[in-house]
Amino acid sequence: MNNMHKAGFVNIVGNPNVGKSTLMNALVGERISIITSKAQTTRHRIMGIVNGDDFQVVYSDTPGVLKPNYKLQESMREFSNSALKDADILLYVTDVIDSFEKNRDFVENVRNSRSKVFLVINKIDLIDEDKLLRLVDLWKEQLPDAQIFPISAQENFGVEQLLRSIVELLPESPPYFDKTAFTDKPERFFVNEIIREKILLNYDKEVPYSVEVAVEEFKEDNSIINISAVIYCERNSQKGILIGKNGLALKKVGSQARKDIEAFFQKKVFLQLYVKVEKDWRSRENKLRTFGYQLTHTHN
Ligand SMILES: Nc1nc2c(ncn2[C@@H]2O[C@H](COP(=O)(O)OP(=O)(O)OP(=O)(O)O)[C@@H](O)[C@H]2O)c(=O)[nH]1
Ligand SMILES: [Mg+2]
Repeated sequence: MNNMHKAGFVNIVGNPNVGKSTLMNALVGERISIITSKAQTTRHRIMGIVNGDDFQVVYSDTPGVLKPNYKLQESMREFSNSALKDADILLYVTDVIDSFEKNRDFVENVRNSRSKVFLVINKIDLIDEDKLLRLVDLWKEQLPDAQIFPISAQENFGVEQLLRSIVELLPESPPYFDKTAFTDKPERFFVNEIIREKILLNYDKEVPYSVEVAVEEFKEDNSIINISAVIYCERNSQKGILIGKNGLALKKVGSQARKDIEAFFQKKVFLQLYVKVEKDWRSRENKLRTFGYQLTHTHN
């Protein structure tokens, strides 16, 4: 019982769409973060915790780094920046399509960070060995001190070895969180995210980016969870698109989301969805705060 205990923070950062959330889920072994083929899927900093007998790894998945165009993106960028400051290990994730040119400043911040840096080259299932070797050489110049891990998060290739290297490097420390926990977010958050994932999957253009979800009711009894949630969009035209002809589009989102929520909670779910217009919420600080985004810059 008196063995040494290790614990630490491992923060996952990188450009949009490189597979940060896919990697986080593979490392944690739970479907914590939502994944889609669209950039800017993740909007918050989301913790996933892995507990062993003598260790605890606290992962943070973060939004892909981008130049903010509106207040919501400012808050997203802040989550990525904060992740550079408080990590024991930084996982800088890139993929075989990504380039360091896209966000030179951020790569430089990673290079100068005081944390140990692991460079993860994801999606190697998409290229051959020669191309991979060239990529590794390119990145060695950018982040000379980083240990490099070529992986495929989706195919679960190389993830086990990455996990072992992480645990090896953890500092000696008591656990930071209850050892039965696997995340810091409340149940409602996951309902929110699952609904948002289905919206990203079912609609095009600006609609998914103009949407936020708020769970208004989450009532659990022995046999069923009753959930009602509001989908906020920015304009009436978006409301029409979200609902669709005869309500069919919204129905599809609802039934896809319900299935995933049932799988997540391992329980039957009754889900009701409503659509409301909240004009320009992405640029309004008070609205962003009610949706759980923090803003450090108060003026634009
Ligand atoms: N081929 C391949 N695709 C992958 C792999 N890992 C992730 N993907 C795909 O890449 C896309 C983006 O994955 P996400 O995990 O959502 O990426 P992210 O970096 O979290 O994206 P943001 O949250 O938008 O910054 C999805 O379509 C994934 O299915 C991989 O190892 N191989
Ligand atoms: Mg993500």
